[in-house]
Amino acid sequence: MGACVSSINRPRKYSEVLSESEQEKTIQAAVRRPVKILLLGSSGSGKTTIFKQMRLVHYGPFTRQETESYRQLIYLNITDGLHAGISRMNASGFSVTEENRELLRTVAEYGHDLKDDEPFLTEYRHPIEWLWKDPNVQAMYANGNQAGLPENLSYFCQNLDRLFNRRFVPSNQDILHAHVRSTGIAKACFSLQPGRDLLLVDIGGSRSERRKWRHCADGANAVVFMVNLAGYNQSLREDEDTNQMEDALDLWEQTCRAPWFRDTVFILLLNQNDVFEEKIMRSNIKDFFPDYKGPAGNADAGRRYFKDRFRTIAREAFTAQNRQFYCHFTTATNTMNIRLAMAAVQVLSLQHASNPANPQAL
Ligand SMILES: Nc1nc2c(ncn2[C@@H]2O[C@H](COP(=O)(O)OP(=O)(O)O)[C@@H](O)[C@H]2O)c(=O)[nH]1
Ligand SMILES: [Mg+2]
Repeated sequence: MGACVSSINRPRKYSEVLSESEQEKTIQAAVRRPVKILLLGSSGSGKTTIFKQMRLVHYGPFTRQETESYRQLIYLNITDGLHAGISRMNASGFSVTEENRELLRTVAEYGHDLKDDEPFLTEYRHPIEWLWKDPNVQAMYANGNQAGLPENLSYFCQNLDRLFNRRFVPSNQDILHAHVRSTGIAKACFSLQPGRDLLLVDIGGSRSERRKWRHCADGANAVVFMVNLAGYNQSLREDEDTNQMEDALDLWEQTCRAPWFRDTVFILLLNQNDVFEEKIMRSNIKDFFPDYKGPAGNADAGRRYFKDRFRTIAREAFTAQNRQFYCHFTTATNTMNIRLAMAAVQVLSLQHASNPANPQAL
């Protein structure tokens, strides 16, 4: 009986089990197996933007068909974004000025789906601009956008002349600012180096989507965990009572402790650094995180504080596992910045894929 158990448990040497040609086949299969990276994090943290950046870097410009569907999406982002954003503002006790209330009642109608090649509806060009320039909407942004109006509104509404031109074709920057609420799982394969592919998996981050994460964990070499750094003064879309950053910290802890990710490299991207740097000038972290001791309006101190919060959680979760904490500050809409961050992610993922049995050195 003892001998039997030991013969099952004893790891057999490679050469004992496989013939030479089988060994060669296994090696080839291992070489071809893609390096798998999961993009995880709350909704709106920037996962799909990273996915688009990787698509741009590896496959070149967007096709005519992709560009056309992004053009239609941008129209909806502006119209729906203004309507939903201003409604959220109302719910927080703010409103547009008296003379623009009537406009708000009709703004919902702007957001119909455009047909292929149908230009933006020019009759809405000025009402959109008036709503955007409403002093109360502008004051909301200027004071740190606590009501959580979509950040891409500020990008698109500064470009209304270009967007409403009949010949408007979205640029890469326009496409990177477009937002679609992801549901389900998007996957793409990129060539990393000869004989080695990268499988990038983008999974929806809203609360209802998170239970899918576990099912994608199988064979994952790395988790890129994304956080909206600028969400420290905002609540979740799906739960007005929960602060976005608190939710991200909880989610980070759950993910770090999840047994199905125990052998996976974790890389934290504290994203939307550009929005954070502007916002920090007007919205003090201490108003939302009372234990923040740094000076108000100091982006470096703010970045250090949040990095420390995430690092403390990782250290506690990883103690038994000798795992390393990797963190980068990113702006996902900035192609050069993401090229650099993702190059570092790929190096770590490749190291893990080449030697997954080795725990990461501290
Ligand atoms: N300014 C700015 N906008 C960003 C950044 N990252 C993402 N966004 C925008 O935030 C919105 C949500 O991003 P998305 O990638 O769709 O988030 P996801 O829900 O995690 O997939 C989109 O409109 C993006 O263009 C960033 O670093 N800076
Ligand atoms: Mg997404």
